[in-house]
Amino acid sequence: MASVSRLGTAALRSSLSFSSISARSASFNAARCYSSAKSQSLKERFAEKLPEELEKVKKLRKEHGSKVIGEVTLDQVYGGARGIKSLVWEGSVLDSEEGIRFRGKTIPECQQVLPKAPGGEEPLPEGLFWLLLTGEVPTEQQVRNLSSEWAARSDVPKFIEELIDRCPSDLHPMAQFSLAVTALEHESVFAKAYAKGINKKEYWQYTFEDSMDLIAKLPTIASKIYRNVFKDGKVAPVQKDKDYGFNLANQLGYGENKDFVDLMRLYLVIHSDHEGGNVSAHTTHLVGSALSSPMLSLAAGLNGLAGPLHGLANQEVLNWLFKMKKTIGNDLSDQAITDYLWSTLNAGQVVPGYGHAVLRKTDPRYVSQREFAQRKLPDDPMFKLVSQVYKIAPKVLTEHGKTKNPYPNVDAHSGVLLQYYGLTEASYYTVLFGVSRALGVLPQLIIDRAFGAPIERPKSFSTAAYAKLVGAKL
Ligand code: AMX
Repeated sequence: MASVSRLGTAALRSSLSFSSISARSASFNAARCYSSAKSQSLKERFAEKLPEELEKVKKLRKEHGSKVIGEVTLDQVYGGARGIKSLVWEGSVLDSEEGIRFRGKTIPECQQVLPKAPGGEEPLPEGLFWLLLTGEVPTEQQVRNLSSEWAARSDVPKFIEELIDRCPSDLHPMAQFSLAVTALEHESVFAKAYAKGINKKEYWQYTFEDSMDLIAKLPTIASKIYRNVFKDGKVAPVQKDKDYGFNLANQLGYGENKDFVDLMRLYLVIHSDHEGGNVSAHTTHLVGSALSSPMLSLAAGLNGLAGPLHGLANQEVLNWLFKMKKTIGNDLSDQAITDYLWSTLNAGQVVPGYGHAVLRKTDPRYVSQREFAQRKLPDDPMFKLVSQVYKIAPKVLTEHGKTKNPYPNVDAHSGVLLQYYGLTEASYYTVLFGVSRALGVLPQLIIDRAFGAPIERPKSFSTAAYAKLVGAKL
């Protein structure tokens, strides 16, 4: 229903009385200009589908709201809430055997059906974002329009650049990234409109605008951090006629390499969303449930992604592989790899890039990167090392007997691909994961606001209270 969207945009405009919002009218004009293009804009499509989606939830809850959908054991409570069904996440569902499906589509299916850039081989992240938000595969034109809209919204406020410039170069890139995203709060139309007073039904529209602005600015922010810490501090401007993946690759300084550009597109697609319970997704959703802006919500999620058991594992994997190489030299024999794996485990450390809280098979995100490597860098020595670890580690981890999943996850492969193209700075890798993760968690934040999701508040008990609950004497 395009009229809903137009009404919303009008309401949005009428409430934009703050000077900092009106300063941003260029970006809204750009957004309106793309909405008026022939094909339906993302906001229009989402608004059109919304009443039907709301009706589905209403009906489901009315007819089945009181049905029991699971039970919870004490072990689950003490075990990190594994398997407890308590979140709604529309964009993706993770099957322990099959891996992730984005709106019902596997990664290979997405690679097949999502629009690609002219001459590109990998799907455009713009298409994935559209799919996650609406459940539909966009047309080529819709994806091109989204690329243009993000490019049009990409200007980063000067104070954010200065803030990044003032960071010491040994402040971890993820801390710099989170800092900059937090500071983007200054630009939040949701926060300003809320302070002024808005109808609940309009929340999603402001959340949508903030999410689009936020996503649009991330490549410049991420690249500024990279170029400051590791290069000359200079960042190329966003090319307004190019897609998101190209611009990220180019601003990092690798736009000349067509394969790296395609890798960025694939990377941004596969790291985006992994259902709602992982730390970064759950945190973004949780903080957003307090009606914190998309900027503050994403920044909170990024802080979770920065942990070594979550997104930082891609950095850990590379460092671990280099340490292994130093120890075993060129001896990639099964025995040498086995011994090194055991030395890690016997030191009481985890093998980074292996295991998963939900998955019980090789992560399809790992497989898609492996296939990329087989096509583009089959003879790379680091790829050979990663392949050899893949052959040996599942057996060793199974024998070790602790991890429920001895197979590799997404982080076991990404760093080696980036290394190959010259992006060798492992401490930066999680920032790229963070840019991608924004594409997965922000659609759900828009949906949360559109569905009127309540503030999240599960119940906690003390150990004494749990003991009482289960009839135990301590
Ligand atoms: N190496 C060694 N031990 C491992 C292991 C690994 N790769 N994965 C799990 N284990 C151990 C756990 O530490 C735990 O030991 P404990 O009983 O002494 O505490 C035991 O096996 C059982 O753990 P689990 O139920 O199989 O895993 P989990 O759900 O608790 O944790 C994960 C999942 C990913 C944190 C864990 O597998 C791990 O630490 N892997 C290495 C780090 C990593 O690759 N993280 C990235 C995950 C993907 C992502 O979020 N980006």
